Amino acid sequence: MSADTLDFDVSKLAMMNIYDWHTGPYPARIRIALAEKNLQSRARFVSVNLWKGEHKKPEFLALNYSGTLPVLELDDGTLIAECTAITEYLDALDGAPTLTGRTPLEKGLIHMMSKRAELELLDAISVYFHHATPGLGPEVELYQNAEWGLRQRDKALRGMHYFDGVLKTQPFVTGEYFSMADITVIGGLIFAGLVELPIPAECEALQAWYVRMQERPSVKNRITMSEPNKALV
Ligand SMILES: N[C@@H](CCC(=O)N[C@@H](CS)C(=O)NCC(=O)O)C(=O)O
Repeated sequence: MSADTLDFDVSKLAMMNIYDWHTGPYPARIRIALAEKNLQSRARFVSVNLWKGEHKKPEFLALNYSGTLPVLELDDGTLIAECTAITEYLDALDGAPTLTGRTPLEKGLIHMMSKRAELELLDAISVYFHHATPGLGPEVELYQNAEWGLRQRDKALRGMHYFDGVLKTQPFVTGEYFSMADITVIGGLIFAGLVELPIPAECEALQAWYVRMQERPSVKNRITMSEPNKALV
């Protein structure tokens, strides 16, 4: 542990707003990162109801042009969107990045595998959900292309086989320790669960890894970290 970490006092950090939805697979990535870095106490969650299309309203688009969750807002009003960018920010706060790499090589490998997990798994399932299933409902899904969605579902299944191969020979997605790349694959498998796209039976290494990941407190407790007030939903 570095001297920087020893000096780091979480309670001195300003509170951050996190715009998210408690069951969303992308927001899950930030909830997991927050817990892994022990930063939950500095996060104030603001619920944006995906099912009501609140993320497409002008007020939210002013925060994130892409109209997607999550978004991190710092106390000076700075906004950071994109899970990878938010994770890099959170990971660097204590001067001892563990999730995004400690050395140039680790940083490169983690970035590569996290991007691959987005392209080959998480984003592909997201396209499947929004295009080839009812998605968030007719009020939100204004354009759907089922053929494209089904192709992306098949791509995600190929992605599962790819990550199965990776995890046959090493305990974590980039090698010997847990990183942002694992979090991105977890996000993909959370989304796969929501759309009922099971991990193929032959992907035993991926299945076993996911069972292990779900035992991590950061993954297990991500939804209860903050749930919207039921009266408001
Ligand atoms: N590239 C973005 C993707 C974020 C994303 O797609 N978030 C989902 C939440 S689970 C979302 O807002 N979906 C709503 C939609 O696309 O309409 C990131 O990494 O943060």
